[in-house]
Amino acid sequence: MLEQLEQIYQEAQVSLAAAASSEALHEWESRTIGKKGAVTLLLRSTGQLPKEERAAFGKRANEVKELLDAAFAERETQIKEIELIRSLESGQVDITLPGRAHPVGGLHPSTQTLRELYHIWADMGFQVFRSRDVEDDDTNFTLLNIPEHHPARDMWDTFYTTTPGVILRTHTSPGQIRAMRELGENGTQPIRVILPGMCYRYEQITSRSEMQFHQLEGLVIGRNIRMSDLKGTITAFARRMFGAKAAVRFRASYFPFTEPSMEIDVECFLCGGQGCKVCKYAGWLEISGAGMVHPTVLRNGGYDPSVWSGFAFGMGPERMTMLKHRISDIRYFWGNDLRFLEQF
Ligand code: FA5
Repeated sequence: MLEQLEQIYQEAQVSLAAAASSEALHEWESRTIGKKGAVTLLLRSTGQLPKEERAAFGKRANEVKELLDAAFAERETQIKEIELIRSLESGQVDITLPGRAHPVGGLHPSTQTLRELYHIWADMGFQVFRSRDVEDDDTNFTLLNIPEHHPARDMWDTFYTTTPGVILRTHTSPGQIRAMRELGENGTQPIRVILPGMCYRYEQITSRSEMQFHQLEGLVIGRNIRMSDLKGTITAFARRMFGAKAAVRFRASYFPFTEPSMEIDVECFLCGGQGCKVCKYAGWLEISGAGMVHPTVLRNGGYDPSVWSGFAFGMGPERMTMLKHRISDIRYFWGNDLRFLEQF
């Protein structure tokens, strides 16, 4: 049997070198090292040999099998190359055809705006403070100077959970309390942070209002922080975001957690204040709510309002993106329609 094995080995080497196509190669494989190939069958019949010959034969047969396996793999690579060259030469593959583009994902337009905002605020020394999406009623309202049954609660229609007192935050302002308590070291340290995140409101969805949207809150606490600091900071921001000549206007408004409170408009950068469809012919576009932090809120955050003061603002990244790209309907943002998303 050993002789037979050596003979098969010799012949297999010669016929492998002669195999010149994939078909011939696979025919060789099944004839030699395949399940019913000559080498495999010989290996299986080792048991028929006298006991003392089995070990030597088995060793050699395994060696031959390994050598032929390796030779087969090498020949297969050679033949694949030869066949590719042949098919290129015969013109079956047009190598001048452009390659197939692989689709690549992109950043969501809201993410792009948020990153632009982070960049601008970081340049002005603001750090990101991450607050929570699931809030308690106290932090979302009461500690922000909106006691239970206060009519101002109607400004924010709320999603309640089945756990009493646990809600989805309706705005990023509760993060003000958390930032003051976590970073303020019992009202002894100044703060300069932005608080980006998702907000949820049990609201009628319209082309301008979603029930889930981002806000970017800003909070500055220090000694001698004044309204002029708020105005200067927001104006510097608007010029970075909307162009060096952007004019900014501060309109008196009301929020329970700021006093005085205001809404901030930029001159419509599409029509230069002349009036157009986007600004509804007002010449101005609203970008943010803002104000000086209310003394009660400062106290709830651990600060003494006779020593410390601060300002806060809350802007809507989706509304800004809509203005920038003239998007007519906020529902496109979460519709997951690639025809929309691929435009950014
Ligand atoms: C507030 O939520 C205040 N917390 C903002 C604030 C912070 C004022 C700090 C003073 C100091 P308002 O409800 O106006 O305010 O929302 C702020 C911004 O969030 C809006 O200007 C708008 O851009 C965005 N926004 C509000 N509701 C929606 C909505 N349903 N869909 C999309 N964006 C919204």
